[in-house]
Amino acid sequence: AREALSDGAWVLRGFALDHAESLLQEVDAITRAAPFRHLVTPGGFRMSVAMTNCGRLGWVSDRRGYRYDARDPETGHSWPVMPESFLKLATRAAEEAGYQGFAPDACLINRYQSGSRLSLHQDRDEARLEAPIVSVSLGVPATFLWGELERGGRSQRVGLQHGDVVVWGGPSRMRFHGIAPLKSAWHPATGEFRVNLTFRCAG
Ligand code: MD3
Ligand code: FE
Repeated sequence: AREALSDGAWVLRGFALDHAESLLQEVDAITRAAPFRHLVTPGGFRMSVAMTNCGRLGWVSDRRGYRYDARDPETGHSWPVMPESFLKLATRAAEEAGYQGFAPDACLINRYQSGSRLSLHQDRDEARLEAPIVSVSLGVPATFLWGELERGGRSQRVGLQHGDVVVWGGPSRMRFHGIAPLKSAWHPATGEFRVNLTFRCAG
């Protein structure tokens, strides 16, 4: 069952529930090769969300800017391969929301702890803005902030729980969005953390 969030954006409640344990095992394996780290923004601030990536391209930030890179700047190695199970889930979710043939080349893995937040922003570093984005929420619940196409517009608050999947595309692709400061909580699958997988066509 899909729930419309706005034009082209859909929430699939519990879509990943049956796969949560195995997705998190894959995340553990990925972070053994490419550990979570707190990136620095071009303005010099340390991000409160810890990040890593899998897939051909990974999103990175440093004093020089934001970009996608085929290599992990910490190790100089390629990012870990995107597990087949990640790709399958993301493609099925996109299909459920009406986007056929979604084949992401990048999966950003975000880890939130109590107080971590992502302020309102647009995702504009991808080469293919016509492709949707698929996100999978795991662990501690969060409040997603859903803004407009221009900065400073109103924003709605949407609760995202363990196993929820959201597909964002079409006219909603360039909306401002963010995550409110995570409330301190504990989830049996992730402990004190929220883990979010974001699948994108970046290259
Ligand atoms: C809506 N991450 O990493 S995922 C991000 O939960 C990011 O970690 C949030 O925003 C998180 O950039 C939200 C969902 C998401 C990603 C991209 C979008 C929502 C989006 C692009 C356009 C509209
Ligand atoms: Fe984003």
